[in-house]
Amino acid sequence: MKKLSLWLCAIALSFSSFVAFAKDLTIGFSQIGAESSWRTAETKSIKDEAEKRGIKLQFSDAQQKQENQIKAIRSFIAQGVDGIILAPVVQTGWERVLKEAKKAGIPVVLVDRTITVSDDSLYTSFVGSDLLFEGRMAGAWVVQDLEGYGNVVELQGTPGAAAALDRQKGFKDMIQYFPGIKITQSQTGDFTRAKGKEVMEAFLKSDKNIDLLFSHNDDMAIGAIQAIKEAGLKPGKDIKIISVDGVKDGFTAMVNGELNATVECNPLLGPLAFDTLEQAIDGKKVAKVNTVRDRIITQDEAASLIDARQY
Ligand code: GYE
Repeated sequence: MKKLSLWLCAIALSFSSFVAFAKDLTIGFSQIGAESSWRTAETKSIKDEAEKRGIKLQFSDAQQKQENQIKAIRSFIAQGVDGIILAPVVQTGWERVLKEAKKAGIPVVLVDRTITVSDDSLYTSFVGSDLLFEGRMAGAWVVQDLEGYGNVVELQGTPGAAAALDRQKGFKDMIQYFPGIKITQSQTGDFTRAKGKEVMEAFLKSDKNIDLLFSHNDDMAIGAIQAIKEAGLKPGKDIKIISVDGVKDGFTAMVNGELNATVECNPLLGPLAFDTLEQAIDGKKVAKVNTVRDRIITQDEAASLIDARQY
């Protein structure tokens, strides 16, 4: 009996060390930066999930610069990481470095923003929201809210980012059938509060005749709300506002009646990103696109949902 339990112990021990060995992964994560509360929530989700799975995460913050991301990827390749998670700041210019990763046999999972490359096999998979869908949802809401007529100003995200290009395109796709709705001013606010405020101030200075603001994210909308108030107008009433993300501060703005709606974009991508990457590392076939389902949240629902918001 004693002998048997000793044997069982030995088997269990070697099995557990085998599992530990098999799971001992190093993953490089090239993050864009910390421009918005959305991105901070995503970073936390990916870091937390790595820790939960016992994965060693090499984290690199690119400070909004593609060249820093390219450097980070090259350094991940040089270190021989098992996989790479990339949140691409802009849509184009990735071919060369992704070819290098592919040559080294390192799978790359894209999170939250898509890229355009001539050869899709240069990355393994995309995990995130359908950014075009988000723009369309916002456009559909605007058409209804303005009943087909009004002047819209637009705060765009980072130039060249899929999250800006697709949200803009989706929005235009919807309002194109309503010539009474005009985009009178449109500029980038780089997805930040400070820039959102600054650009909204400029919009108001050049033409106060604004019915609605479409902001590509909540943070810029929050900055713009400040600018609208300082101009002596009521955000959410004198100027209607719809944005994208659904972060806690966006909910607070809705509860306060200053933001009318937000299209949810889920930043908690850690679990799905690592599921996908681990499957790819194990040599399993993974779906090219893993889309997270979003929905629009309007002011009247905000109070009942705000406490459950984690980010
Ligand atoms: O909406 C915005 C951010 O790429 C989906 O980037 C992401 C966007 C998000 O900084 O707040």
